[in-house]
Amino acid sequence: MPFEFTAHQVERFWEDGFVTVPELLTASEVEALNQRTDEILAGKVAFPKQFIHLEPEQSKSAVAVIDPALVVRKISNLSTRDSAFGQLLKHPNVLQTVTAILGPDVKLLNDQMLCKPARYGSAKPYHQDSPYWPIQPMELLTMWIALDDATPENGCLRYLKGSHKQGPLAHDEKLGHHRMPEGWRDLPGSPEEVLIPIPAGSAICHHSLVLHETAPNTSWNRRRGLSVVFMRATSRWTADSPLPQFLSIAGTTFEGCV
Ligand SMILES: O=C(O)CCC(=O)C(=O)O
Repeated sequence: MPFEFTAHQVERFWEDGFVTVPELLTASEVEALNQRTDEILAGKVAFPKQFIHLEPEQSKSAVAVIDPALVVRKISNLSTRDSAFGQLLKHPNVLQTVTAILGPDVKLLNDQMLCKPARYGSAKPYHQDSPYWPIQPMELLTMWIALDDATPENGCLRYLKGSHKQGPLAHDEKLGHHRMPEGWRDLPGSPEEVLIPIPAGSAICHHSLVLHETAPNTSWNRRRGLSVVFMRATSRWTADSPLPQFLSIAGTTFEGCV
């Protein structure tokens, strides 16, 4: 069956704050991206070292790294620094999904491969994405593409359904994490917590204000997920720093906007 992102899925995104996108990529597309990731990690393909980040425990360790796949937590800026990942931004299924949710004019904010190594990958505590970013309105879309099967054991995403409707919440920056502070769970309406396992090649799109977390990887399987953040080209940059040049993904660009 040809890929179709439906009006019902668009509705779920805005209502629940997230929606799954089955079979966004084929098995061979996933395999090619995974191979490329391993080539980058093994240093077989040139990639700037400053965008490769280790698991927090590993950063403190003096033990030599034998296999980077066992210790790397994330790789940033793949889609703008590597042609194989750059191609993904032009993938028809990605474009169809993103424009269905955000409308015709879309830009890329950033991307990161979140690696969660087997038995070692650490948790990402509950947080909203938008409070990281000086972008208004806070209606960005994170597309999290599973490059391995994402399971409860290896740290698939968990959401508080509908929590994007609470608006931006105060976060702590404790222990190197942007996270919700102590005692935050008492939210109006007690949103339902849902765990979303997905197979490799499928994706989840989430709203930049929905609360989400991932658990540590307690399994023997690594869990790679590519998290790509898109925004409307009509969004505004609210920081005092100069406006960065954001890549146009679809449609037109607008003077005075991102
Ligand atoms: O993949 C993870 O572990 C965390 C993902 C996440 O928080 C995100 O993509 O916004």
